[in-house]
Amino acid sequence: MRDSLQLFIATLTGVGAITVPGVAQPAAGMPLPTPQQLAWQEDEMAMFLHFGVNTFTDREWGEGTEDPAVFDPTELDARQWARVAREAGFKLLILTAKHHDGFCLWPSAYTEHSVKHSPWRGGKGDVVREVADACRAEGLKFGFYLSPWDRHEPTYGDSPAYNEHFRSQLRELLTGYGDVTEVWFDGACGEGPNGKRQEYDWESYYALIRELQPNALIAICGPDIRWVGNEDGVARETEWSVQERNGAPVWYPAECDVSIRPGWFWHAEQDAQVKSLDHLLDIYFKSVGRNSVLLLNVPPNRQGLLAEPDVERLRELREALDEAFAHDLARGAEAGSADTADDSLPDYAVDGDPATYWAASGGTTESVLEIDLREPREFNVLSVQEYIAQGQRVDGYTLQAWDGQAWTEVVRGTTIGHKKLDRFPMAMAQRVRLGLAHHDAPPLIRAFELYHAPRLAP
Ligand code: FUL
Repeated sequence: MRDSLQLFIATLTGVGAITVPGVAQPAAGMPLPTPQQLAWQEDEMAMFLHFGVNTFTDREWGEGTEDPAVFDPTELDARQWARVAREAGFKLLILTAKHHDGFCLWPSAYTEHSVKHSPWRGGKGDVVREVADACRAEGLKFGFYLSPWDRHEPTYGDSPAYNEHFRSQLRELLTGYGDVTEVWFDGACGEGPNGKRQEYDWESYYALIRELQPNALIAICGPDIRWVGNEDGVARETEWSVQERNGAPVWYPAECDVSIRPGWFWHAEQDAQVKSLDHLLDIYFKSVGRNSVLLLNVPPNRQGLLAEPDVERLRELREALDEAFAHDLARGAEAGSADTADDSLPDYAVDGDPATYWAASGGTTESVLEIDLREPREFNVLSVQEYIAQGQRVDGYTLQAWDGQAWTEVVRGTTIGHKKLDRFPMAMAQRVRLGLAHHDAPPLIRAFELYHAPRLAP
């Protein structure tokens, strides 16, 4: 099978065999996303908000001994956070309800180390509530980060007692703030004040989440969303949503978390170190464009606002993406394929309708979709999407252009998944084709798009 595939790709490209990595997936029993995972992948962009005592003490990790009085954002406006996020294209906000220092942004009944003892809103404030409400008002989804590692809580390290304490706090967050879309668990596990090592009872945390918020996705140290493995916002070239977890292949899609600044928390001197537009575009192409969700951290400042340089950069990012993806040159192109399954049409890949897909025929391990743009067009961005509700299937692809005499390769890659984006030097052609390699199940291509985006030139 691999040989015929390599021969096929070699014939297609004329430049030798492509290496086909990855796992071949069984057609029957192929792991599929849950409806919640599918919706999450389709949202593509989430915003992380690191905020707490560290914002006021200029630290990344607090000690747990901070005076709650330091937490005093003078103009906190969660609505501004949510509005900026929505306008920039984010669909979900994830707030650090409690970071490693143990300070709670909500008035937890289980500790005194919280906003209850801060001057902010006269000790009556609740940041979690304000963010959850702002999300609803702006049409965003809401999630929270809750650090199991707690450097303040005296029971930490006394495993059963702390697990009980942690579940109590989790219960407050899961029951008091409406729908929760994502619960983000970091795995950090420092030594307790008593020198003891805390054993986290993960299974009991998961059970509580399933019971109280059955639609919530549990991320990182959890079964639903996988950490991509770095904090640079970059997924791998080959990024399968199916992974082995506890010995079984399961749907376990990747999330790329990265901060717009060097630190996770706001620091005055980093106002001048907000990542450049080019850097953010690169991150976008290597996260959203590599079958992953981008979780971009934009930390509120001491006023309780997203800082001006970050807001400006997000506005530039949205503008650049809107401009680049404004006009799909392949939309409505004449499409054809000899490898089409009986009840399908190649046009479904270029109709702009996310509900339809072109299904390649089941009998081959290689499929080609050709489109005619009706006139020669210049393009430098490819966007391809699989219909992942039915699994992730493609393990190699090439984009080729007809130069009047022969097919020449424009770009090639491995996995596609929810979305694959490529940028390449400007190409020009009227006839273009997408060659797909797969193993155990034929590809379902939801979208095959081409863009002319000179500002995105690599
Ligand atoms: C890490 C934490 O230690 C960092 O402070 C930050 O919250 C990051 C997202 O996760 O493990």
